[in-house]
Amino acid sequence: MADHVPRKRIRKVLIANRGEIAVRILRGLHEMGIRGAVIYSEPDRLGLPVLLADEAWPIGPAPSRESYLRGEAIVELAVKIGADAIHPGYGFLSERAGFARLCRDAGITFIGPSPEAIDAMGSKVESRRLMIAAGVPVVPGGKDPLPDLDAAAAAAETIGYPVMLKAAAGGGGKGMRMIPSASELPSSYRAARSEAAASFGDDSVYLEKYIENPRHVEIQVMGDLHGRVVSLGERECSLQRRHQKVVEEAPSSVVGPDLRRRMGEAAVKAAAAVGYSNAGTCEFLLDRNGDFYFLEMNTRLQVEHPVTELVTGIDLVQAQIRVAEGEPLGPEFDDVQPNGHAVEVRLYAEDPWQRFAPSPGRIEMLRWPDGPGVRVDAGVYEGSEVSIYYDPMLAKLIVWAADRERALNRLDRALSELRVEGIRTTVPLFKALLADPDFRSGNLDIGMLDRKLAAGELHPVADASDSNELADLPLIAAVLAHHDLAHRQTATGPATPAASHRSRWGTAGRRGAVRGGSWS
Ligand code: MV4
Repeated sequence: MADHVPRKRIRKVLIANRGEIAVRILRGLHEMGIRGAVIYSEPDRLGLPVLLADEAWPIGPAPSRESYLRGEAIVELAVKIGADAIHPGYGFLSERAGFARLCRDAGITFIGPSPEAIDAMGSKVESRRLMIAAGVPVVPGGKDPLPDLDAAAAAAETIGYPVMLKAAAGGGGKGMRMIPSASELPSSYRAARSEAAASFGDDSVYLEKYIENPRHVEIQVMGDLHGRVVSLGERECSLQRRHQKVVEEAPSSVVGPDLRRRMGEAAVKAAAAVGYSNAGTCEFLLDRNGDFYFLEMNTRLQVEHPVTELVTGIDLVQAQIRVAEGEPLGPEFDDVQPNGHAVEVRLYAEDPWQRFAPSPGRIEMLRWPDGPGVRVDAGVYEGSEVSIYYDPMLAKLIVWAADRERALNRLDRALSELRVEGIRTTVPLFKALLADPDFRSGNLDIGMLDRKLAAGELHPVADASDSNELADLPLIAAVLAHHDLAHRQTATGPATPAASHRSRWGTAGRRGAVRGGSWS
């Protein structure tokens, strides 16, 4: 095929992000022999990305607006330091078409889709219109903004209650309202419009059929600059708390080869309709009948991308770099099928038993799990300060095994190895979920976690790793035994050759005692 996509070798990338995703991108770059530069705000000056990067540049004070969201300053910096490309990660500037345009105008490769594709998918009403035209299944409903209450009432009757009111400019559930019957429409319509105006500066709303207790299943796609888009399969993301994903898996236990192919084809059609390139994700609602509906497309690399990497063997960050350079997708992207099962949990600095209250502070002690099938994508290390300025996600723990049952057992094992002290984390919630029969059986829907939390169905699980005293018992026993042995040896003979070891055991024992708080 004769096309004219310029190949532009990327030798240095500026990462316009922080935390675990900045680290993840650095790792991808370093394995390709590409230099990675990072920006950092004042509280992030000692962050893990700064420690691992080839270059680190200060970008401003803590507030994102004055640091990680300074699009023009970031593009100027990229030009100044001779970076060929910018990787935006997720959040911050990643889905701002204006930023992608600034990059383009400055001759910097934006590692992501074109500004036109970001724009097309950015407006929910506009993307819905495009998807309908392209033959992608969307939730039944009117595709046009509703000018007044009469229009809303007529539309609701046509669709049939229950219906869902959504903000045209919205996303993430803001300004969204379920309306069970006609009597509730007037108040909800008015409330939704003013909420939409306040949140998005645009009060247009539209109506859809309300899908009851669906799953949230999303398809990872990858497109190159030569017009080829492929599906890399689904992720099951139904376990959410207030629109915040908590656990993600690949594959979904309810998606078989036929549904996977059909959802993949729909996602590819959606992406192709906007001329999509690079990594992207099509979100679908999957109902009890196995019908699926396109919700929106996330035009970025997502937090949960590792579960897809583990079941496909494809490094998504490296694929992003390659396609941004103008490389066509290679044969490894032909008919990708999942192998085994991967599960990711997001570790937040929040107390799950105190209504997820933020728990900032210094990580006094940290021991990551390891061993077969365990991956940790972390943005922190022992001694890190967790500030209140940014998303409180510390790390992602991802496991892979041959099947779901084994993956969950492995996750349980890994969580038991994990120790975090100094701050509270969501680890106990995952332990509780692993003990929950509905989660274990894979019987999930988007409301399940909120329902279980509200009903108090998830309880703290008694586990050695929850209690410093219990977790330290083997260590304490070992210290005592060694101490005893050392005393006997010094009493009966020459100094033991293990003197240096003895002092380290002593240090470990004292540290354990300080942590436990019950020894002095
Ligand atoms: C829906 C829905 C049910 N029916 N639309 C929430 C965020 C936004 N992206 C779309 N959302 C939903 N739209 C209809 N017609 C239920 C949700 C929804 C949801 C969707 C995906 C993941 C989690 C969710 C949690 C609550 C509600």
